[in-house]
Amino acid sequence: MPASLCGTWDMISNVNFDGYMSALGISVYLRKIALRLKLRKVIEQQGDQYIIKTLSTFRNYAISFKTGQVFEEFTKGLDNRHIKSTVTWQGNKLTCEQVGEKKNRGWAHWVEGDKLHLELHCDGEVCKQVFKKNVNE
Ligand code: YOG
Repeated sequence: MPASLCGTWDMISNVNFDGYMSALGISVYLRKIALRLKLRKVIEQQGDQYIIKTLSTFRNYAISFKTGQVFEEFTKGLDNRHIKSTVTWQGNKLTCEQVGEKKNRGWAHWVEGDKLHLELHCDGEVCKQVFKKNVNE
């Protein structure tokens, strides 16, 4: 059983977020705002049902899904695309494949020690984010 992803996690590093956002076609204006954000992840799980919230002072985003079942994702307030997403466990990584207009799009979450890791990819761009557990929330 992989370590639980559940909890409140605060971003401590963010590498190539700009490249990832460029690949998604986000404007320079929004990228500049987004680059300053300290993102928070709130992850809840009940069996194979998950909710992942991405919170910030600027915008929030949330998805809800069951592992192994394709779902319609609308990336509202992000790049505003309709995609077909599937989340599955690949070893210790909770991975999502996002099929749509953008090629090779998806993400993977995993826990290492007391850190939550997230790799976001689109086209050839890979963004790496690390979060530390917030024990107060
Ligand atoms: O998370 O897919 O945890 O959904 C990445 C934003 C910035 C708006 C955040 C708002 C991509 C302007 C979601 C940021 C850039 C930039 C706070 C990453 C798009 C627009 C919401 C993600 C997965 C995995 C769960």
